[in-house]
Amino acid sequence: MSRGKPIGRLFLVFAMFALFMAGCEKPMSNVLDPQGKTGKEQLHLINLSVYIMILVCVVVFAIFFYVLLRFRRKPGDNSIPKQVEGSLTLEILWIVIPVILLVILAIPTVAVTFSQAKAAPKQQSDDFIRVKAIGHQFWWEFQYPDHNIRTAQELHIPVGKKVYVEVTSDDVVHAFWVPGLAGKVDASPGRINRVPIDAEKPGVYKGRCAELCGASHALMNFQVVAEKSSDFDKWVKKRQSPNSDPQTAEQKDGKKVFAQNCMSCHAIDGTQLKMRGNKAPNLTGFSSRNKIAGLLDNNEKNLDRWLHNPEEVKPGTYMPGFSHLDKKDMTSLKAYLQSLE
Ligand code: HEC
Ligand SMILES: [Cu+2]
Repeated sequence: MSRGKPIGRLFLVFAMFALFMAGCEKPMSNVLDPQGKTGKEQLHLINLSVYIMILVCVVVFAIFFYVLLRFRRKPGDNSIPKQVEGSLTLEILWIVIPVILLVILAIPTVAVTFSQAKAAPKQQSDDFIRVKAIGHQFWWEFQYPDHNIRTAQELHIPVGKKVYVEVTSDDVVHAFWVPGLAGKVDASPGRINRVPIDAEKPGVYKGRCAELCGASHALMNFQVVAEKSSDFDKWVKKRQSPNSDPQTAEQKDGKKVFAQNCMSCHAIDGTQLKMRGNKAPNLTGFSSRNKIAGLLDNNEKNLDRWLHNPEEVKPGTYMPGFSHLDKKDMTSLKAYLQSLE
């Protein structure tokens, strides 16, 4: 293969990079095309600072090139130009102009930052919901204090309503990031940071951990499922009174296997047995989740893979592997998990 000219090669690299970036995320997860009010406000701030920077660059370069051409050395002219040292007017100008620009930038930035960090009103209302997002190595827990729901990996929200998210962490510093809806928010242990999110359209928005937090940081994904208010209400009802009791004999066996091996970490609501482990994702309604561990499509093959060797899927996870379970126990365990709607 012939090697193109350097410029051609450089162009190729940029073209490939652009293609690569374009293929990265579905439109719903584009920072530059936010699908909610919070993201839009933040994008306006970014745009404002970019416009100011462009203005500064244009003016500075215009003056630069003008001076370059206007005052260049002419043929035959060997005289030394007038030497100037210190100019009060200039000094004032290049202090005052940046200060004005910074003030123009600062006013909306401070206003938006503080208004977005506001806590939810004390009084419950139909206009908003409250959610607590808790980062764990390497999964996300979501609590709905007003609905009394605890879930994981999938944050369900009603379209068009403001969702006040309180972000915190149970271990190290993580960051809560839903690129299609709003900017990053640090999840620090012992501290609550706030961000309101809202989605204009139903859909699934990708979520990420945006702060290096350990071996599987890059795999600490979650999803925001935005649905119509009526669908959201249905989901809430189902989560509030789930029926997690097994129907078939196989599922009954599976529940026993679960109680023996998994209950110390995991909770499943809606069974007579109180399965209330709180060190791992609450598995109530597990079969209706889109993903396993926020990563793998939720099907039997992947569930098998996860239960046998979670370490292979998420290095450093606290979930132990269960390849030692005998085949029958494993089959009934999976049957039970898949019956949880
Ligand atoms: C020592 C604690 C512990 C035990 C015991 C344990 N798990 Fe887990 N499990 C975890 C943790 C932690 C995660 C979160 C992993 C992640 O996504 O990073 C997890 C994740 C899962 C998930 C994915 C959850 C989701 O929301 O997608 C499933 C399914 C699961 N475990 C099933 C089981 C089953 C079945 C057992 C018993 C055979 C079991 N676990 C035993 C800690 C445990
Ligand atoms: Cu993290």
